[in-house]
Amino acid sequence: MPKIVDARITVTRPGRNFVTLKVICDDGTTGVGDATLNGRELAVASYLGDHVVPCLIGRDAHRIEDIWQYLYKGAYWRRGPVTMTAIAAVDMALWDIKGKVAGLPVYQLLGGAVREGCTVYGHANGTSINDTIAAALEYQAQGYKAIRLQCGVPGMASTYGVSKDRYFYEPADAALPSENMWSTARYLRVVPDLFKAAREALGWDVHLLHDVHHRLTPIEAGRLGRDLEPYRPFWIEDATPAENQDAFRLIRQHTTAPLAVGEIFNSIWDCKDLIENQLIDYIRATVVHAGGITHLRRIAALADLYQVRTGCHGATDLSPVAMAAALHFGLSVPNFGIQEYMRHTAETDAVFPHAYGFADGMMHPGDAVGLGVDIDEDLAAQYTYRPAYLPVNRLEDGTLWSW
Ligand code: EZ4
Ligand code: CO
Repeated sequence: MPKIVDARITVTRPGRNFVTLKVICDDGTTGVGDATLNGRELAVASYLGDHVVPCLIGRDAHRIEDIWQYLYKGAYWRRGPVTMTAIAAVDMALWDIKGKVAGLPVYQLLGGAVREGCTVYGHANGTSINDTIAAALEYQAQGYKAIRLQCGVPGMASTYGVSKDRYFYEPADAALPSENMWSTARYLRVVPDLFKAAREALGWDVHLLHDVHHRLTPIEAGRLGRDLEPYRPFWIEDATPAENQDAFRLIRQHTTAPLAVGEIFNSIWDCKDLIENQLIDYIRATVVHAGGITHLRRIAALADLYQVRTGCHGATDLSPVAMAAALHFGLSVPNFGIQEYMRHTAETDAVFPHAYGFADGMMHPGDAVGLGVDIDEDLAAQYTYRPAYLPVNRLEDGTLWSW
C-alpha cells in the first residue's frame, strides 16, 4: 500500500491564482488535486495545510472512501465551500495516485469510457450582439457543438460574462472587488434579440446556452424562459439564486426552457431537493467545489434516477487539475450532459502540463496514468499570489445585488 508521507500546497499565479495540493507517498508516487476557491484561495490553503495535511500523514492512500469519510465526518463542521474544496483536493490526489499505481487512467477505475469524449461548450461574448455572434461563429468554425452566449447590456458599462480580453475571460480582476451595475429591465430586452440573431447566423445544429448568473427573480426567469423558447436554448443557467429552491417550481410553471444550476453548490444536500422534485435538468456541481470525484459520483447517481444530467462548471478559476478530473468523471458517468470549457492561458497550461485535449467539439482526458496532469512546482514558484476578487453588482440606485 502507498503510505502518505507528505503533502505540499502550492499557491501560484500564472495569469490567475490557483491552489494545488500534491500528496506524496513513501514509494515516491505523487498525486495532485485542485484546491482553488476563487477569491478565497488562502482560506483553503490554510484549511489544508493547518488542519488536513497533518491528519493524512501515515494513511493508506488507496483508502479513498475512508479518507473522504474521515475528513467529512471527522471535521465535525460539515459542508461549506472551504471544507468541501479542501476535501475535493485530497480526493482528486488520491484518485491520481490510485491510477498511477494501477497503471491506468482514472476513467478506467471509474468503470471505463461510456462515450467517445465529453461534449464541451465554449464561451462567446462581446459588448454588442454583433460582436457576440462574430465570436460564436469563430467557435463554430473551430468545431464547437455548443456555445454559451453572453453580451453587453446597452446602457450598462459592464456585465457578467463579457470579457475584456478577446480570448481569455477573467472576472476576478481586482485587488478589491470592482463594482458592476445591473438593470434587469435592460437585460431582459437584449437576451432574446441575441438568441434570435444567433439562430439566424449559426443555424440550428449548434446548442446555445446562457448564464443569468443568479440575477433574476423567479417570475422574471419565467419570462426570460418564455422569450428564449422559440430559439430552443440548451439551458438557462442560474436563473435565480438557489438558496430558495422552491423558486424553481415557479420558473417551471412558466417555461419549458431547460434549467441548469449548481456551480456554487458544494454537497449532495444542496442538490437533493432540486433533483428529487425534478425542478432542474442539469446539475452543475463540480469536482473541485463539491467534494471531489467521490462525492460528485454520488450526486450524479442521484441525478440519474430523475434523468437530470451533469453540466459541470469549468471556468478558468478551475485549474487544469480540476479540468482533468472533470473529464475522467465525464467520460465515465452514464448521465453526462455537457462540460463547460474556458481556455486557460498559455502561462497556466505551462504550469500544469496535461494529457487532455480538444477535438471536434469534445474533450478527452487522454490515456496517461492517473489524472494525466501535474504541477511544475519550479515554474509555479515564479508566480507569486496576489489577491484577486470577483466583482460585486449594484442596481442603478446603489442597492447591492447578486453578481
Ligand atoms: O462566474 O467561475 O458558468 N460559469 C460561471 C463562472 C463563474 C466563475 C466564478 O468564480 O458562472 O464564470
Ligand atoms: Co455560471
